[in-house]
Amino acid sequence: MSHTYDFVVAANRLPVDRVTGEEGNEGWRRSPGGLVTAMDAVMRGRDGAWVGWAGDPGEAPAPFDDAGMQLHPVPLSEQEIADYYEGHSNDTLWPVYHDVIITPTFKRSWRGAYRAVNKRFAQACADIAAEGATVWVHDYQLQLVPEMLRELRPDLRIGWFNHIPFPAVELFAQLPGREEILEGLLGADFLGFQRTEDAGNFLRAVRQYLDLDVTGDVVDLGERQVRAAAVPISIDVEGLREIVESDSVQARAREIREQLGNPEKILLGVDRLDYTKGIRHRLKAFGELLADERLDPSKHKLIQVATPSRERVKAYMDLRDQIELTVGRINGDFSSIGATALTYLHRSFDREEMAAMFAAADIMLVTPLRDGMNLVAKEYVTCCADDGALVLSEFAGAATELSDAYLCNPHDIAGLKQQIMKAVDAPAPQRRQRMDSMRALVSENSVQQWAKNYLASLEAAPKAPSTQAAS
Ligand code: GDG
Repeated sequence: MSHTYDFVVAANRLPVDRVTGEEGNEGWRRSPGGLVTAMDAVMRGRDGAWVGWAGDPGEAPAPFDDAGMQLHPVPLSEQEIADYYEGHSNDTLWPVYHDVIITPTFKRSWRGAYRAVNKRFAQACADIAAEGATVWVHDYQLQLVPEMLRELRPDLRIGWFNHIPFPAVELFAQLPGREEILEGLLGADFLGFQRTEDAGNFLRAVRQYLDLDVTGDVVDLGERQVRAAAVPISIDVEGLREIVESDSVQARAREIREQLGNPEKILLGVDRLDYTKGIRHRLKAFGELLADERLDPSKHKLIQVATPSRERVKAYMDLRDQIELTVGRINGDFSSIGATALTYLHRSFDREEMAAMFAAADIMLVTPLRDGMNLVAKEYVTCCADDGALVLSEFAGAATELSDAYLCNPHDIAGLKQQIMKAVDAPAPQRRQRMDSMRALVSENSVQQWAKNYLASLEAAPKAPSTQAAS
């Protein structure tokens, strides 16, 4: 029998990207990110493996070891990438779970592909999990896996974590196959969400559509129970601090300020180019503040990083056009020769450059219309100067913890402008005090701590009868 593992992570993507070296030799590069760092810490000292898609269509590479992490690729065909990933995951579930900011597309063929791919992931986990192992399933792409996996392997301890919001029942109601999703999730022992409100939305949907008994945060299925609660995710605080405190990153932060012409204030936005992130609303507010002459283009500079994302999905192509039109208008109206009001960067940067931007920025604008957590807010708090200021949307999960930010409702452009100006004009001691308390909060809740908290909740969740009988 092939090797089995005590701890298995299942996520849509493996934490690596395929790279081709200068001599044409192929290899893998670890993709940066908090989740990978957290799982790395959890897997160290445990017999662990990660199940996920390797990023290319067609046949999957054989399982391989990447810096001590066992990776088990799951294949996806071109058609499945279009239907399961770009279709059902990103053009149906994503908009429904983000307050229907854009109209979701519902296609029956996409649902079929979603089901088939979830089945493949469940089978891949079942094949490599040791007797009584823990399997941690991630995110909205794999909501049917818990039930499918339990059917194959009732001995396993199964957890699922939702990185994005869980919608209010009135919006979840639109989803064809809503019962199937709820039943899929209830295959887990413990369901983790970013906020208590998200867990509450899930529990209300269960009560309404499956007519099951819910007591507190526990769903009673008769033969077993499922708990749903908040375990808010965080960042690798120590790792990021190490990067930002390095001489080279601090020097680069000073250089960025100089390159912008030593402005009074640098404002910064960093987002995947996604309609949930409120980039258009933010640019509108910035443009109006320049037009109102409350901000001065020679003294106040905005850098907006918009990392390319889901570029084959129509809504993302349209959004890019709208944003770039707005950027062009703002710069056309307010820039002068050699001095651009708004620096727009549509590409990705390495972690050092990102940290330098966070360190250089006086005011960070995080204004999503809906966001599960938003890690950028926590990264800024970790990297910025002691008197940095964070303008944060109430609709980001991060607002629950970072309540000392300048909170805003991004739909209310007048209110958003007011909060931006409040951050710009705030006396340094006020900014320092707010940043101090937010920084303390983030540093006490690293992503490593999050993983520990999650796994403790999964471990403590009521045991399935088969496990109870064995103990
Ligand atoms: C989902 C949920 C939840 C961005 N551009 C570059 C870059 N980034 C990094 C950021 C940050 C991450 O990507 C983005 O995380 P967010 O949390 O902001 O947003 P999503 O991608 O939508 O993530 C979200 C998260 O899952 C975790 O549960 O918080 O709510 O939607 O770390 O810094 N990193 C680098 N170059 C870039 O150009 N190196």
